[in-house]
Amino acid sequence: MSSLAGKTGIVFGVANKRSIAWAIAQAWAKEGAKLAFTYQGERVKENVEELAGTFGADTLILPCDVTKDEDIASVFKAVGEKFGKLDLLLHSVAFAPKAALEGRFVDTTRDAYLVAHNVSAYSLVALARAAEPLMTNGGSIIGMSYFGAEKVVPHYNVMGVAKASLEASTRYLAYDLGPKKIRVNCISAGPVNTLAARGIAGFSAMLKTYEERSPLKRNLVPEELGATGVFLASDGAACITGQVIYVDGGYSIMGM
Ligand code: 0WE
Repeated sequence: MSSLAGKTGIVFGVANKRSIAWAIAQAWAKEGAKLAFTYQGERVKENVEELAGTFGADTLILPCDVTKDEDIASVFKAVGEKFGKLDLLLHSVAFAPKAALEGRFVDTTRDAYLVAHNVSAYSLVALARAAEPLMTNGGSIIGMSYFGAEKVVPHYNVMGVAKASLEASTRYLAYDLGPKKIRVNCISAGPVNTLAARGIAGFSAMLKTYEERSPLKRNLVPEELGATGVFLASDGAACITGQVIYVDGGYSIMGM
């Protein structure tokens, strides 16, 4: 039952107990993985220390702004010194300026477009490159995506374009890293009530729509993202790479 025993991982994107990253980290830890965590900004430092601290006092907790190369370098230096190698990496990080998620996509500013892609998509490439030398025994890299990458979801706007870039980056990374037995996949989650979803107009209507229209007639529970994260991290997924796995109750298969 300890499918990840002896594996080490790093988790980017825990902000609080509702974070998707936290759901997957808990599931990884329960399966025996030893984890490091990064946090973005002093505001969430305490949250992450309190959550990750439950795994023992020697859990690595490091600051990392994924748009800063020097932050990424010091995170992987510390992981190399502490763990000696790395098996798992979760990228659960996204940001677009709020204004870009409210108006029309056609009005997206150059700055909002660049910020969204830098934080939400390029960061996966930068993290994968930094992880590669530590993944000496192969590895599993997971990014988080959303249906708005593929089809138009009103107001998701530039985030949809950035998630399309994240998914395409996943495929190109899978190709480059495949010979080293490093797999790269995305989990495309249905809507989850996280900090990132708070304040998004119409979010609760969206949860209701998934309940009404998805084949399974319900929303996901975070534990189901954890279970998919464990599967993709495990040897059971040893021949799966470059894929986008939907955890959305089947919503995305519907044409009407
Ligand atoms: O990827 C996301 C949201 C990511 C996100 C959230 C925010 C809110 C606060 C990125 N940047 C920001 N910037 C902020 O200032 N999701 C999949 C959740 C989400 O966001 C939406 C959605 C869904 C679903 C926005 C519009 C429409 C649907």
